[in-house]
Amino acid sequence: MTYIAKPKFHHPALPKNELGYTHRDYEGTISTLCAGCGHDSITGAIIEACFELSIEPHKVAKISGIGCSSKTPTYFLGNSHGFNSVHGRMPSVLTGANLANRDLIYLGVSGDGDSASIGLGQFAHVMRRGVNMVYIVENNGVYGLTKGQFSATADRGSKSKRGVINTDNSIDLAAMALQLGATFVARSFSGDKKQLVPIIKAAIEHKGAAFLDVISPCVAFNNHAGSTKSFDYVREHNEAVNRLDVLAGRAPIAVDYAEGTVQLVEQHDGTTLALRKLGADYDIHDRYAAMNFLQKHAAKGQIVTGVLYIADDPQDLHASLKTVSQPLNALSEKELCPGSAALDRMNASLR
Ligand SMILES: Cc1ncc(C[n+]2csc(CCOP(=O)(O)OP(=O)(O)O)c2C)c(N)n1
Ligand code: SF4
Ligand SMILES: [Mg+2]
Repeated sequence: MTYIAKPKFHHPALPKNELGYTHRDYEGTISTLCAGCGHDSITGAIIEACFELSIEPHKVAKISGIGCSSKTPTYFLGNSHGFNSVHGRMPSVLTGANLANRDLIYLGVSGDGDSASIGLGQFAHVMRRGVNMVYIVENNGVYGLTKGQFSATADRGSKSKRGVINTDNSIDLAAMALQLGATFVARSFSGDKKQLVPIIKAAIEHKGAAFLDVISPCVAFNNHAGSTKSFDYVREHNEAVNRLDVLAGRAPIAVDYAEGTVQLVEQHDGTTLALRKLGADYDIHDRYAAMNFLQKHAAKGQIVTGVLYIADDPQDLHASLKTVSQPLNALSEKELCPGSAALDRMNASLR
């Protein structure tokens, strides 16, 4: 694949994180997407989130499918592991990699075509299995790479650039993720970095299946009047349920929000999420209420954003399968081959 390399030099005074890395250490090659594409803003938000969390780049594996969205891992985390798979097959490749090496952070990057059309089956199974990952759909309602056909997330009644009205019902991937058992579900907008960066940070910290549906306008094919995925439409119909801060582990929690408007959520790794509630009485631990809330607002043409659901007790696939605690490549020959006596016992148990 051809790409445009970035010059290596940078300003000596660039801010550094706890590891001594600058933003440049989390970047990839120069993007070849259309100028103004929402996907590039999501790339920027991922870089910012990883920089702020001081993540070691070699501890991340980026896996994607096919599409403009699935090209984006080339443009961030150039020092991380990456695998650009087949259209709609990112979830199975990610699941396999995760089972082989549980010590990496898995970033699955996909598009609405990649996940809601050809990859819908794979999307469903990776969610219901609870694979520990951050699954990001860069959702523009079209197949951008193949010139703007409606995707399965395009709303019924929305208009294509050529004036065709979509007569099919749409798939809401966040609602599906809730139904399928994802333990962290959020929706955001590529044009709202203030909301998106903390959501990505919280999803990375979450130990379970985290799903992020990020509305990401396609400026070439789906940014006109009549589209429900354009910058203007999303800005006008955005209904944020909360604003999020991610607070580091043992730091004292000093929150400057008015009493009653903040909800503190402890995560398993010791981080705390501080959610400033905007929607009255919205409870992020109530899966069924979240599903109801999404559907009610979708019927009114509103796009609900923010953290929609976090499970109290996330359990990932490794816990369900009771796998060994180390990555498979760290196991010794003795552990991999328990000997003929153990094999005889296993065979006897199956007779
Ligand atoms: C098996 C297969 N079928 C069809 C295609 C053609 N194709 C490439 S990308 C794409 C859709 C991409 O849409 P989406 O995932 O929404 O990504 P976007 O480009 O909009 O970011 C299609 C149909 C393909 N590459 N492989
Ligand atoms: S075609 Fe659309 S999705 Fe693809 S790079 Fe251009 S603006 Fe982005
Ligand atoms: Mg798309």
